Amino acid sequence: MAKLEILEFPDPRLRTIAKPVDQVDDALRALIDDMLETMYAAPGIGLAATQINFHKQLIVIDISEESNEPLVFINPRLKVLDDELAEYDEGCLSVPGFYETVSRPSRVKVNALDRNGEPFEMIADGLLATCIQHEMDHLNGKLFVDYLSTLKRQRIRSKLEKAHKLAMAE
Ligand code: QAP
Ligand code: CO
Repeated sequence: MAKLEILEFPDPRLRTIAKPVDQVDDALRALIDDMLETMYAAPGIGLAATQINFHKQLIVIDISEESNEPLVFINPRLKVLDDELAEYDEGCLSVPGFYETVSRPSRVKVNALDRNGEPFEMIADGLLATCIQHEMDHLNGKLFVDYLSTLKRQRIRSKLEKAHKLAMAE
């Protein structure tokens, strides 16, 4: 297993649109395990392949208290089940140190493949529904900061750019 490097906003590679996975094989399962290791080490509750510069439709999530209920979604498709919206304070491993409130549909249905390539369906609400939508946004090159005002997004961008320059000078 290996911990992977996470791309950080405003890295343009985070804007890449992911392509469908065409084969769920041992190589993909090894990458899934590395993504889970990377997410748990952060620690985080969700990670999309886009964030580790792998541009296929693949996300991992674990919102359990004990971080022992990994969820894997390959080629996920989402259906909004409800007009109702829910607000959460969202963060992102690609936007370290920043949390902002985002409003999203509160109930969704997801169809995806699991780590064995088997199709499954899941109805999600609460934090899980938010997390699935946040991670699926990554696969479309979208970040939670895109839902904020331009002013807030620019402030986050310039703070992270400064932090990246300082880290580079080390
Ligand atoms: C997405 O985000 C999410 O800023 C997953 O310094 C988050 O795992 C969906 C993290 C909240 C819904 C609600 C963020 C770790 C982890 C940071 C994460 C940080 C260290 C974020
Ligand atoms: Co994120």
